[in-house]
Amino acid sequence: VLAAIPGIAEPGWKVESSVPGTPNDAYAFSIAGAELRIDATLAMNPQPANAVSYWDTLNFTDPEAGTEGNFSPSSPWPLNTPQDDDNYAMRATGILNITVPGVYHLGFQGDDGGYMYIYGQGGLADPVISSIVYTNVPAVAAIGMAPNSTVNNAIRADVGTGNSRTVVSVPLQVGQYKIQTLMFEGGGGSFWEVFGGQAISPGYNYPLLAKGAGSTLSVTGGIPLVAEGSTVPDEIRISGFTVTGSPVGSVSFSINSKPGESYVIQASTDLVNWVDLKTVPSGGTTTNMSVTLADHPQINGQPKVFFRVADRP
Ligand SMILES: [Ca+2]
Ligand SMILES: [Ca+2]
Ligand SMILES: [Ca+2]
Ligand SMILES: [Ca+2]
Repeated sequence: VLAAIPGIAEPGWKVESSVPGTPNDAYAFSIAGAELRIDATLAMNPQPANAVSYWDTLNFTDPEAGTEGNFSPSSPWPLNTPQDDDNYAMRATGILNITVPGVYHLGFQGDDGGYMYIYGQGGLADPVISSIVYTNVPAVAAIGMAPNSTVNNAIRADVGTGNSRTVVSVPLQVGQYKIQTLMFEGGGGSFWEVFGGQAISPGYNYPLLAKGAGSTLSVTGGIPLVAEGSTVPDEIRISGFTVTGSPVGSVSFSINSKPGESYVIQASTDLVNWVDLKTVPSGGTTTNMSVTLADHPQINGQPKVFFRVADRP
């Protein structure tokens, strides 16, 4: 699989940061509160140094109380202080250069919540996000309209959480798109990463969206893009499919297998986008498999879930 990884145009990501606040100050622990918090810092006279700064990537942490996320080393967030900083927020804008048209997966992760808005530039219409393909916060992650748009070009995870990782699928044309994205921190740890690329698979660890010309990933050993209507390879047959609980808490089944192989259980809610659930070593000529839905937030509680098994070399 070849996947285009788009670059961010000069001058890179413009990051607007708030100074850390205090518990129970005037700003709500939410996206709305974060916007007000940042705007208040930008309006300070004099404006704090580094309240506006430019970066190649969005890959921040609080060195005194943060985590690295998936990309290390991370930069200290722009208004970092020697303390565990709480009650702060960052908002960033960057211009994404798309040179290969197609379906892209774009997303963010952080501690705590945030959003991503995608606007067409230079006459391109705002793109329509087609689905959430992955989220750690299924109860709250929501597609909607960004300010000044008339289509569903926004993904929001307006929640306090240790990792708001959320990835959406969106078709993009050749040209430029403006991405505006935000994170907010309440207490405890904090970090932020924004990433994406041409769609590979929902669980793929896409690279950071970085200033520059972009690149092309050659994915070997990943999951091939799956066309609708694809089927489980003929040699694997699922039998004895059993669901347990109401609502369903787990499923189990068996496959005919080959000794020494390993198999990947995958799930989908739409038969188009598939996510790896787990790898199971062969049990011999028959392998018993089970999935506890609570272990997999992306499928737990969904009205309909499909399973399949792939032979992973
Ligand atoms: Ca990081
Ligand atoms: Ca700090
Ligand atoms: Ca903190
Ligand atoms: Ca936090």
